[in-house]
Amino acid sequence: MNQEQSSLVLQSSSNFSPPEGVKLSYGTAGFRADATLLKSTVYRVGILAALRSIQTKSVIGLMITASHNQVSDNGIKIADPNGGMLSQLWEPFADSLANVADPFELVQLISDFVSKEIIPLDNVRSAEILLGRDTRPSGEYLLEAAKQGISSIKGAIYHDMGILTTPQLHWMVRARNMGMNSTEHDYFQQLSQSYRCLVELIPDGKKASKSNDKVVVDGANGVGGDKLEVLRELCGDLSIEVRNSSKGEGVLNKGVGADFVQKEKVVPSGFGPIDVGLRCASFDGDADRLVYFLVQPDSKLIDLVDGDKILSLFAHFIKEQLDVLKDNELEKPCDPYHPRLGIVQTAYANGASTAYLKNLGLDVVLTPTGVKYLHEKASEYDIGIYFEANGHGTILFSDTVLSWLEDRNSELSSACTGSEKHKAALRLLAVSKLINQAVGDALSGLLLVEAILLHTGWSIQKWNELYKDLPSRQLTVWQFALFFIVIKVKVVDRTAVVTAKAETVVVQPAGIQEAIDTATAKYRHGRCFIRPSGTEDVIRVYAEAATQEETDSLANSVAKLVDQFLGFGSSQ
Ligand code: G16
Repeated sequence: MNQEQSSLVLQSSSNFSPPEGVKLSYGTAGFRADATLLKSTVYRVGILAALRSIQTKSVIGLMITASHNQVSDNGIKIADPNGGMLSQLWEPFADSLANVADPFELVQLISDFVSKEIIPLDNVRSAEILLGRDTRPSGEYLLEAAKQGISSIKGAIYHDMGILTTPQLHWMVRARNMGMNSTEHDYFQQLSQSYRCLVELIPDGKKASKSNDKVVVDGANGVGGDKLEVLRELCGDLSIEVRNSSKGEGVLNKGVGADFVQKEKVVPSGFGPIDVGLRCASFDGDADRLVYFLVQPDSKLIDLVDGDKILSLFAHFIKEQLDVLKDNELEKPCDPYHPRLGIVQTAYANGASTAYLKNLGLDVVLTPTGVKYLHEKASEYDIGIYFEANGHGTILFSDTVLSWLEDRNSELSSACTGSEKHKAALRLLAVSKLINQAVGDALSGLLLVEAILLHTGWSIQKWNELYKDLPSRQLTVWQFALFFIVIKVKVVDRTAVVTAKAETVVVQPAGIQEAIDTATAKYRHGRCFIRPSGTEDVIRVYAEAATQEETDSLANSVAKLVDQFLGFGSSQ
């Protein structure tokens, strides 16, 4: 790193000293903490983004958001050139960069990294960063810090894209790097056109059988509801009622949003008796998570239709289209290509959903929590569908399957336009454009759910009962627990918990896994695991069992164990 560049960093970093006595780490989805602690981290991530852009000769994205966390938190997510999360190979550098205190050491750290990665800092033509933020008030000054970080690398420029959902920014980065139209307008156009295309392809008989009843959407008092209002205008007769947009009085993620709804299983603020029986959905604070729910007759509790159910609906639909497309051997025996459809879940996935998916004949694999792991795994398939139970997920299409679909489309459009086969190819192509290929996206996920429900003629009640009927094998849901809970436990140091086998087993501290196993064995269909959160300073305890009472009891007894092994001793 030359003298001029070193001086630039030294000078600008003097305004951004890291907070004393705080260690920040790159977690499940970037850095996240109380917003008052983050100025220097965001500034330094600005530097990192500029270096990444130079190294990859591509546009990089920075999103200022703490997603589902409380409004006083904030964070920063990094979008790599393909629109996905930052390469895991760069995470250790991100960690060191965020925590080095001395400005000269900071310069040395950057200089060493630049040499090791052979980043041509002396010959920068351009490095380009797209910036976005959610609706948190702290976003404004943190964005300024990011700008300063980027500007401290010579030749690096940024474009402030304003208030966006996280998936919009990831989509824009991917589109820019693929040479496609990449504005917010283009995003809305692509989603709405693909949605309308799917609706046009609904078989005529089915079109008439289901009225287009409305979906009521909880926007978590954040950006997602606002963007959905724009999208709604472009989607023809899709009836959407948005509540809890950022324009109301409510506080971001407080008593609302996908995380609240999924974890607490109670109605979000703004919903009540008038919603009983309606199809309702919730986004999280930056609209990268989507769950559906039904308000129970008592108008307080909900029936949750979570990420597992969305995944199952998508898998059912995609498989149905692929089955239609499969060549009838008499008709054309020689197409050797059969797209591999794969499913990726985490340990949070309910056993009944996994059984349902396997029963469809699909390959199901588990990864640790975090989109970065699921996305990577899903991209190994021709069509990879991934979802976390919390509502974070998408469908990935490989280049190979996309060109196969294009070929099938051209063949079929000349041989048998309008046939079911031709429509199946067109539907899959439309899904590949509708569903965000960069990251899980509540807006595009919602449109796909709505299109599939119209296509199948299913109500949300019927969709919710998807696992109740597992054909062809001796499986019933009663062999799986349908009740689950996730609770948080505060501990002295959450990094003391080390897990293995996709987070299903704790290897440290010694002895805790045995204690968890003993506790779990007392419950019918009991299953339980613990893991350190990568977005909040807590240990998460997941439990499932045969009834809600048993589930709660199992979770509480394991929470006590966590406290005994790692906590402040409050349960002793
Ligand atoms: C982020 C990640 C998700 C993860 C969630 C919770 O979501 O993108 O993959 O499931 O955090 O992670 P943890 O349990 O480690 O706190 P979001 O929507 O908060 O960005």
